[in-house]
Amino acid sequence: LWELMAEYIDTEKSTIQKAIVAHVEYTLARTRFNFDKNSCFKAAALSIRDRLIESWNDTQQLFTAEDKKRVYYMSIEFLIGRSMQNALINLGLEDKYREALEEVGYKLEELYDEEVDPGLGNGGLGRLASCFLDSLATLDYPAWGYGIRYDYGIFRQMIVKGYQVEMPDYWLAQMNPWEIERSDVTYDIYFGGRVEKKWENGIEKSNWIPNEIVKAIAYDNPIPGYDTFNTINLRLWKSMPTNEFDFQSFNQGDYFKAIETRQKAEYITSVLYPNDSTPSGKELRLRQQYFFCCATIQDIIRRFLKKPREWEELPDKVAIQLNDTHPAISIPELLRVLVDKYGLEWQRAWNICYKVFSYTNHTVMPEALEKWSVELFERLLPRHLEIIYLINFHFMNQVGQRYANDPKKFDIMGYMSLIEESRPKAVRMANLCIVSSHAVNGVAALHSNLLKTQLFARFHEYFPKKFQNKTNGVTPRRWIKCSNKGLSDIYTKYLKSNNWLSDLYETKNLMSYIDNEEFQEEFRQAKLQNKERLAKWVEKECGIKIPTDAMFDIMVKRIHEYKRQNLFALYMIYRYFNLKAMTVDDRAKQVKRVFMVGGKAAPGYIAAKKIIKLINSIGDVVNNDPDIGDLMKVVFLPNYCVSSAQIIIPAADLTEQISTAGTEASGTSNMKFVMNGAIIMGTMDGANVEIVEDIGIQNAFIFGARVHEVDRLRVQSGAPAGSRLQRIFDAIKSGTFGNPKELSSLVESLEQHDIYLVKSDFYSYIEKQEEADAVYKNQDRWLKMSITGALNMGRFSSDRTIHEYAEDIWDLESVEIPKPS
Ligand code: 26M
Repeated sequence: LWELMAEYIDTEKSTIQKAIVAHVEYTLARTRFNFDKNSCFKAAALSIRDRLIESWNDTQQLFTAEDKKRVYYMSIEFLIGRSMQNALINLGLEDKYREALEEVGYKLEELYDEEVDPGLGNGGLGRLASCFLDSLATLDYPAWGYGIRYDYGIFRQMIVKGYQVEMPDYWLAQMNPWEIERSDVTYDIYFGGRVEKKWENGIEKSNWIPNEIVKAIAYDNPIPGYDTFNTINLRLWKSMPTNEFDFQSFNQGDYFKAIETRQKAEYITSVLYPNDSTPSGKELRLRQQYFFCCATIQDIIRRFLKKPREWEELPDKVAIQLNDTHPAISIPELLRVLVDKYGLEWQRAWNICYKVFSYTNHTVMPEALEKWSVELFERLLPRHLEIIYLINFHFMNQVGQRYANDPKKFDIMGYMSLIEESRPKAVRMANLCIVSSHAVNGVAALHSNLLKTQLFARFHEYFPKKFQNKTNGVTPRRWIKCSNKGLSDIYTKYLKSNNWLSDLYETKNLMSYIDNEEFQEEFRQAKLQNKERLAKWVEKECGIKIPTDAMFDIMVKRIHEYKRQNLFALYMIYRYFNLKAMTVDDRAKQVKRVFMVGGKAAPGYIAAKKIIKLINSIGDVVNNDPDIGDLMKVVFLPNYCVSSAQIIIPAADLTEQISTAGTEASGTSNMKFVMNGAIIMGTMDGANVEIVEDIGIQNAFIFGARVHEVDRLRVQSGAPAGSRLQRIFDAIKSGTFGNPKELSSLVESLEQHDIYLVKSDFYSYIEKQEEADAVYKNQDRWLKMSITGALNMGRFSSDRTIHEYAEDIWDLESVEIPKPS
């Protein structure tokens, strides 16, 4: 029987075709007469899933047999993006599938576009989690991802009359061909109620008596590695009602109340919170977090206990990485399970617990740090609040001893406490994570240093060895191979192998071709084709024709004041006014530019929404001005998401990475852009610093205040704008670009507070922009800068990042899955 299976799964074209047709007929229950493109996509996806299940099973069996330590990457977001092309590339089957499908009458590339783009994340943090899974699988690490299977992902953004309009993203409307529902993997999750105390053998025992139960059910998503049989698992939890509860309500005769309770349970995993700056503080969000943590910890413990073991072995078998503080309740949950359920003594449980956890911070913005009101915590998770107080009691004792003779002792304790003594009192989730983890890391060198010297300075003084840096990376499989065929073909041709996909440092060897005209020409052509692809997309999505011989100057990321899309907008206006003031002859000598901005604003973030409106208003004026023509276009790219990023990023000539120094923890689109041959227009912030370190600062356009200058400049940030900038402010305020009633507040906040130093960076910014024009006029020089950047990005593969996590934080060994013969 097993041999028959091997035949079913070989890589012959006819085997592929048979598998697809079988799925059309038996899974989708269709015939050749209603076999349309979408059913072809589904059948093909299901046939790929069959292969993934094979390798997934082998992988999991071997993980269990080898019994090596595993890492669990816990993230409340995974911005997965589409899976089909990525899976085919990682399996090495893209060409085979293309051929097989051609004969069935479908183009593979068209099927890719049939797939929904699962947007189970907001932005950088969620996408990083997905890049990490790709690298974990590729590097053969025993790893699992854990997250939430939201019914509604990040909203779909529409632009109506220049305004952002949010539409629900019900991505499951069509079947999801990749997931495997595990109706046998379910756990009960409790909420609310009270804690009962009783004494047993002189020890006080706590028993949580909850008053709500919901069920968590697992959905598994196979994640294939590149060029390996290793296939890891992303387990996403969905909430469901349990039957136990209905009896109570039913017995009380309240049928409708029983239904209501069930619906409330289902509601927990309904929707992703579309915020990525200021925590909402909403009860449902806390429910989501605990639901996800509780199910995950039960699952991990169950796996650990499959063999008889000592609890002290837990840190030798389990590492849990917390992607920001969103999964932090796992910490008191693990302690609760160890102490209340398995009867471990507190100190013993604690010694095990902190060795298991490690925590990644993604922001230095104080307002973005999560806090939960003590009152809410107590109502929803009374036992967890007790445990947090207990952790804090022991910690405060130690801090008190350490600073016993310090006159600032109580200030220090107040600062480090897990509880903020505010009104209302609040639990500080970052403090909980730092105290309870054996490692804390930032996501770029600059950011990690700020954690040590500013945000968590007291903690760094107290736990100097805990703090580390792990500079982010992105997967070259999705961000070069899937999205940039032209560049990938060049790499494979000149390196005479595909090895660069597993070792991105290899591309550096192509620097010997930098003056080779044939190589240069191929590189230029690849970029041009990517620009043509994007131009088509823009025409279809926005109805705007853009010239492909213009410089494509692109900024795509969540809309935030600290990222300074407004600075970019001010430059567009500046450039437009300059062009207008020129003679026709002078205009003809200027570099043509297409400015493109994409990104979602959190629905409640008013200023961010106004920035979107401003950019659209600038586009309305500029794009319709007959004096300007093709010299300048301004386009807002709607609904920026992973699949549109794969079209947008490879087409950029210039990429805007212009956050105020010290505000962007790392950035990851900067890496994707440079890998694809764009040149950075940017500040010395986040990973930009390390990128220019590797590619050479002369190969980027770097401007603006450095991080050590920022504090001083903020003091003077009320200063006047300077005449050229003031003229732009006045134009916005007088209604040249959109309704001043709506948009002048954007200008006023710059005139008055300007906390992100837009005014003070403006002139150095326009100077660099002029330099970019000058270089662009020398296409030869531009191309060499672009190539040099692309070829020197080896360090920014997430493979490098994951290798460092495995070595320095997780103490993880790889397990190679033998390929079936
Ligand atoms: C918090 C509470 C309630 C609802 C949502 C949130 C929340 C969700 C996402 C808060 C922050 C979130 O993400 C922050 C984020 O994406 N940070 C980015 O992380 C990237 C990966 O490390 C970095 O490259 C970016 O610089 C950083 O901004």
